[in-house]
Amino acid sequence: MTAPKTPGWLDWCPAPSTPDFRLPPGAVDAHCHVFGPQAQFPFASGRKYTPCDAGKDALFALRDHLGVARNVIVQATCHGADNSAMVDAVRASGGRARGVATVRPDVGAAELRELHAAGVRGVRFNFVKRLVDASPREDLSAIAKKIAPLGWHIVLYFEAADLPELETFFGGLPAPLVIDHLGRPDVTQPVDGPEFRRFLDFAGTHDVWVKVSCPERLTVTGPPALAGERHAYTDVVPFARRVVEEFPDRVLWGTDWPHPNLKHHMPDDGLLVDHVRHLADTPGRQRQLLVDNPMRLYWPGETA
Ligand code: 0GY
Repeated sequence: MTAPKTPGWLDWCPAPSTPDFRLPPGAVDAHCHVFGPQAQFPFASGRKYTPCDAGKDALFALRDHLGVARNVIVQATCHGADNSAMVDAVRASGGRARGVATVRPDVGAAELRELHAAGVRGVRFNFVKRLVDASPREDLSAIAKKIAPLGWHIVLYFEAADLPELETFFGGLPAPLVIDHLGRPDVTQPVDGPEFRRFLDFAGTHDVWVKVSCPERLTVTGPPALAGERHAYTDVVPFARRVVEEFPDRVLWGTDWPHPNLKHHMPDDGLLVDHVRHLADTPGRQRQLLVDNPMRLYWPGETA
């Protein structure tokens, strides 16, 4: 028996446009997910949503359509700490994907070694309350201690409003930190305002990488009103540009396909690729964001 989708859940864009922007050779989509298919990889019993199926074949087809060379597949909360769908996709990619896992504090060395051999290079700690129940910090610290010797990093997903309460804990973690979706700023606040400044200061004083991803999730003004208009999500652009300007060698980009939990608007992934030109407006910056930085973090020593 398969569980029905969460009401209002939007499926991913079935026919994304061909981007105008040609991604540089070797470009990495450093944030995407796979969901199921649930008949093969059932969703976790404690999940907060039930998505549509979005398996590896659809992800790889999107990769090729957009001109992406590689993917980083991030474990989504609907699969809990069962990494099988993600690992299956990473293994099937023939070295063109890496993974970020969710693990429990009692994870053993053998399991971590197996995940590493499959292509996993990080764990994700999620603090977004609508997605997960809070994990005790001792549990997260125990995980961090186990993964640090492998050279892995910790992907952090949190709301900007929660950073003041979390930053001391984050700052004590013994591994590089990778922050999802610009730290989820409130884009109605000024880019020079205290909330975003705090985020930039945190990123600037720790071993932090930032994903300039998910404009479709952060936007308040929404996608372009006019069909055919390819400059979208303009309210998010100043925030992403600021991060690219301040940390050009520590930014990553990703599609966030298949875009969990969107109920009003599903982005055209081709448009998301075009959006990159507004965040990084020179070929040098684009190459850092799309190729050099993710290669350094996920495929060190390999050429793109
Ligand atoms: C994202 C964002 C979301 C979901 C998850 O793991 C997840 O369920 O990350 C969200 O709902 O904001 O990164 O895909």
